[in-house]
Amino acid sequence: MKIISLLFLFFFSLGIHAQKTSGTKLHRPETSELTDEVVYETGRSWEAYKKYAWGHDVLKPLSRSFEDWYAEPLYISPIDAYSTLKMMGLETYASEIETYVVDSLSFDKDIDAKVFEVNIRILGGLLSMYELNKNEKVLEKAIDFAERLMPAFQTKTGIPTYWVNLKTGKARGDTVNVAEAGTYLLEMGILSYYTSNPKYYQAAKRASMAIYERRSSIGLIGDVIDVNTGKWISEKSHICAGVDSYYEYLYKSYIIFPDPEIKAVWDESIKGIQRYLADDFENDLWYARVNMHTGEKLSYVITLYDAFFPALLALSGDIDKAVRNQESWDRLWNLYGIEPVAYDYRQKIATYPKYDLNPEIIESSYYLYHFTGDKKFLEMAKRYWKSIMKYCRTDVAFTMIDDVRTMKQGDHMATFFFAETLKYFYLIFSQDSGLYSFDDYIFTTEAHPFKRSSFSTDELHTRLGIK
Ligand code: DMJ
Repeated sequence: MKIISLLFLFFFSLGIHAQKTSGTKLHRPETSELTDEVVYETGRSWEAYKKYAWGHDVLKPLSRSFEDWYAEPLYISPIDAYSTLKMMGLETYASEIETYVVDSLSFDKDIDAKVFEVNIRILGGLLSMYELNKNEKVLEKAIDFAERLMPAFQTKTGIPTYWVNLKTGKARGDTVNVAEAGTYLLEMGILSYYTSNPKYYQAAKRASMAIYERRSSIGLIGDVIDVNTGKWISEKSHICAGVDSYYEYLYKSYIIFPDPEIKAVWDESIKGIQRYLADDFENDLWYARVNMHTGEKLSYVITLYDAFFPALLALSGDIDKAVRNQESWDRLWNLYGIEPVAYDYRQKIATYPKYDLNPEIIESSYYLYHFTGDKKFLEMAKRYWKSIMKYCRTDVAFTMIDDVRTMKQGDHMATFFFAETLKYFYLIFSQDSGLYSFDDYIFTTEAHPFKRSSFSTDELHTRLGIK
């Protein structure tokens, strides 16, 4: 049995090696051992997806089976995984996905898809696939998919509905959170650029502006809104899950499409966040939930998704707060050995103890290692990798943790594990090799990479309709 396993490992490693060298277009210098380990583990997990879940949305690593988000599969894992496999030089895997997308994938399905979730995964994934391989047929798929999302934006406010039927275009779901309302500027802006058709960016911008225009007199927004009346359904203001990527897209989209109106929204928004949400508590810097009209603190429950914020603070130039916030996240990670989805930092209890293989804390350590050069951020990422290897690794891939207090494994490998978590580990561990230069890229909220130089400043205004 042992000999068989060793033989398998030997031939599997040969397979990975062949993947990295056959048909590789990207320059791939020598990397550190940890980088190789990440590539190996990605290849191993990808083989498991192909073996047990090919054609479906998600791999269930414990039962070695699969699940789909809807009645029919949308091929979400492969589309989300493509840019990571490609960046790692796993060319054969990447081209298998490209071939499937071009030859066999159809979005003409009678299913109601969640507009936000499929925008960041499917549209973002297809656009980065095009960015990386310049296959016009992939762009056609991206346009086809975006066109199927567009009816969702036909509301009184311009904020998209929660669902849209991919076949009929019938939109439904009047109540959305702010992330679902305003995380479109990057994907839609990039599509406008590629097609020279401003309508996508303009729809995304109208939705984000509709949120901002409904801010309170102290400059804060709520977190849940009615897409037709524009009335706030929930008036809690925060940067946590359900709002997070709205802020992320204001700043990141401004970096590649210098739209002054969007920059003004970011500048005003971050002032309110720092003034009312920032909470110095004991040694930590956290961002609390407050009433949007009064600024009164309402809750000290944070979610692991909020760990995207140090990255955003660092990118926007506030290194001090980024470092302090990241150090707080790091202490929380160390408390359990892996971070829980939700945690009350004043009561010091995990209010939702699961871990879904999320990337944010790793993403922020990558940004901070780049901006500060301080090795402690690299060491953080090494610790996170070690924990994930220890607690989430299975015989075939990686899986979620049902409860970080007991480390009991659940049976689910989220699509963003391929798109984001593995990619950010790879990027931080290979950072010193200069393989990918941080400053050359912008990453969507699902970590799909786009070269900043792909967007010519001379062209942007016309193609996106920026005044
Ligand atoms: C990802 O799907 C995206 O980053 C999204 O914006 C929120 N977080 C998840 C992963 O945790």
